[in-house]
Amino acid sequence: LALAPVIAPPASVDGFVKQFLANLNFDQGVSLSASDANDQYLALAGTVRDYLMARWLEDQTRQREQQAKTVCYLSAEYLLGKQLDNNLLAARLGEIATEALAQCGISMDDMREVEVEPGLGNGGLGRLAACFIDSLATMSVPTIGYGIRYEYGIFRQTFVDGEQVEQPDAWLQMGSPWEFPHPEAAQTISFGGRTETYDDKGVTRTRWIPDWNVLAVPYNMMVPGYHNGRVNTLRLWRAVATNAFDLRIFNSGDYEESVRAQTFAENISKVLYPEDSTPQGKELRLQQQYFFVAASINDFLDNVLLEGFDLNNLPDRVIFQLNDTHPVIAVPELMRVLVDERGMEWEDAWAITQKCFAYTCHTLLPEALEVWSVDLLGRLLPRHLEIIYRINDEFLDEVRERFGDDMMRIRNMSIIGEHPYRSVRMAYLATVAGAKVNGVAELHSQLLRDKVLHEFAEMYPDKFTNVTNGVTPRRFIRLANPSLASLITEALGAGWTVDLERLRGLEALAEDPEFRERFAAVKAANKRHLSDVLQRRDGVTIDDSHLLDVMVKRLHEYKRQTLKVLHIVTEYERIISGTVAAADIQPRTFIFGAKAAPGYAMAKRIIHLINSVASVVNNDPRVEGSLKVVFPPNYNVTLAESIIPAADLSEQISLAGKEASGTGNMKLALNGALTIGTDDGANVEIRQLVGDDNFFLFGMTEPEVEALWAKGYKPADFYQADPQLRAAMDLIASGEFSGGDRTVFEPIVSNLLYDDRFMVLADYASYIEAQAQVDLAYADQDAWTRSAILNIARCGFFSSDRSMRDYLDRIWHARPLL
Ligand code: 26Q
Repeated sequence: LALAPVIAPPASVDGFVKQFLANLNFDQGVSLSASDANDQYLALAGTVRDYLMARWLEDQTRQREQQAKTVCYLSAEYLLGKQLDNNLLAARLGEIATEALAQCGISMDDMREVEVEPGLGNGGLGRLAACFIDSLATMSVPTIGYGIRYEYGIFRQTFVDGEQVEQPDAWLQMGSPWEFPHPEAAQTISFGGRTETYDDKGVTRTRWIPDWNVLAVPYNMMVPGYHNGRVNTLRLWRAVATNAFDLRIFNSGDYEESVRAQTFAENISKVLYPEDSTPQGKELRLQQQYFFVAASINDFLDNVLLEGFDLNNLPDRVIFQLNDTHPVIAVPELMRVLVDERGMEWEDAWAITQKCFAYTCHTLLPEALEVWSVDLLGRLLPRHLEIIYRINDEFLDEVRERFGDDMMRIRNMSIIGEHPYRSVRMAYLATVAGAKVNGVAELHSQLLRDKVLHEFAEMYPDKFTNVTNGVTPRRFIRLANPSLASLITEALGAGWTVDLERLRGLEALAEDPEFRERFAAVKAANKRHLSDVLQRRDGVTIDDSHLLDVMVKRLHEYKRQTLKVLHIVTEYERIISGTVAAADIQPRTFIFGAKAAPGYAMAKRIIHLINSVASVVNNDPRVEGSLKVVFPPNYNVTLAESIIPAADLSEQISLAGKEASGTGNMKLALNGALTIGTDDGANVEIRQLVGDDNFFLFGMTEPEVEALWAKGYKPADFYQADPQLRAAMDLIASGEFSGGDRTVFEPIVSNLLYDDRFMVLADYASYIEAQAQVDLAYADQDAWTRSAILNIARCGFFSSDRSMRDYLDRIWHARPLL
């Protein structure tokens, strides 16, 4: 191997100290005595990077020389979380670095505090991408994660009088030590203009004459495998104005306009869109999508393949995995490059394209299926629109051939929709173009086949498959819950971190009273740790004698945070009305974490309601010591890492048939929380694995939901019929939680009474009954602990390592490069 001379600093405390001080002096330009915590953090990150660098460069060379099939994961979001601990762990540098810092008089905890997490995603989908690239690196699979280097990630949430106020997330402000810009590898990305045909030696060809462009500059991040010496690459693109673009306007003499043009170009990677469903068809969003996808595909073709590579063999070298429809514009882009730029025949290019893409769907909500108006798409990407039309024409010919001239079917399956305006249905394009289409949990994949995409499943039965989501045990057990990790390692050896099915070994220990006692001690310590974190962060505490009831996820009506609120209000009402004595109930602390999309008014109102209920309940001496509601602002990966290990009860209460999978449910179960949940998403599989005795099931099944809709759902009937529900709703409507003002939460109440799309009232009684079972179960602490241990023991399936094996076997047909 022709390697550049790279120096791996010696892995000793002395070596680390030397390298750290060198970085502090030469990279940060400060002496130790003059340095502040941020300087020290940047130098520390630099030192960790230095240790990983030789491996990274080696892997890049190996992957290039061996021409192994590469997984190109295309995702508009990566919700990475903090990097320092993760990279120290992967490189086995934790102890050395801690000791080295101590010798310099610096505490590692201070360094952890200084780091700002890159929040380059909204929620589940972005975090899934981060778990997947961790697992792929750990399994030595050649992978490039491609995405966008947003200058501002998901907004920072604050509460003002209980209402959400968004602040920009300036995550780059204090320096960004984990990324490497590569301006020399920039791609030029074009937009707008028109197309024309021309004669190329007797063959009519098409070319695109765009009218503006931007530079896509890659920023590489290391993705180290856990203890395997491998480092993959996450390549995020930043938009920068091109010189040519500047110059043209500049030469026209309009300096101010040229600066404005620069701002315009650089807007493309400025900010993450904070919507995660029902997105509006905003032009800038489409620019973002095409920008990162065109840069990624052309990067792979230009820079990753060896020169002279025969593109007919592309499917042997790459699979582009589409993380939802956000990168689907990659399909016509690859066609354009192959046909217009590389001179390939359409048929050959299409055969290749259909082998190079696979599509993962993450939703079941019809309003979340992405469409782009033909108008907008044609203006921004005229050549791509032509290509989409041709793909659709040929696809619809195939449909006719197969099913006859069935107008209804043609209209339903067309990639171009006509109502309410002419638009491109991105999920259909992805389904037609992809070699495989997968859902993210068994139930979800079934519903995709039977409902959302059933006509496509009929036409291409073999395309459809399932890969149930997973989460990385490195971040969400080993790092987030070090005490549990030690307990497991002591019991089972260290192998579980990369072979999570080994957790099965804990089943026997669940029967061991001493092990249960030690587990209970870990849980209590995690609650105290959470309390410390919340005290420092928000000035609130939690009591480790309380049952900790956790609902953390984006705020969405389908996820039904309002059902959780109704439960809390019911408990509160029962106490203050004297129906039950405070002393007779199981003390609970309810903890919420949730951001609402800034434009989602109902979601924001629900946040206001939760905060208002919290403030009344927490200040009422009648329930003091019995009920507490905590809603720390700005739930993110970092806070998740403190909340999840402390949880007793995991709230997974979406309406059946709405949550594609969920992944918080997996993280919580793997940290020994018991789930109260509906038969939805991956809850179904969690319950199958942990057993009915260790799971609190409630609510309608998906077919029951359908049946109730069909028969005509009247939420007010449920209100009328249930005195407990009436009492809770009436208390909210009375203004009890809004200083007597009945108007504040009226929209929530009337929505529940007269619309209730997500059938909160229909599932209320069943939920309250299940919560009573929770209280009973928690009263027997030892039995609860046994169930918690069994949850962990039986959830090894939910490692993202297993998800990656499934993708490799069923979709990618790629292999580890050992
Ligand atoms: C699309 C277009 C314009 C602007 C924004 C968006 C957009 C952004 C993010 C649409 C959707 C998302 C995110 C969706 C998401 O997180 N879905 C979740 O994915 C998880 C991983 O598969 C599942 O576990 C969850 O069930 C699913 O809700």
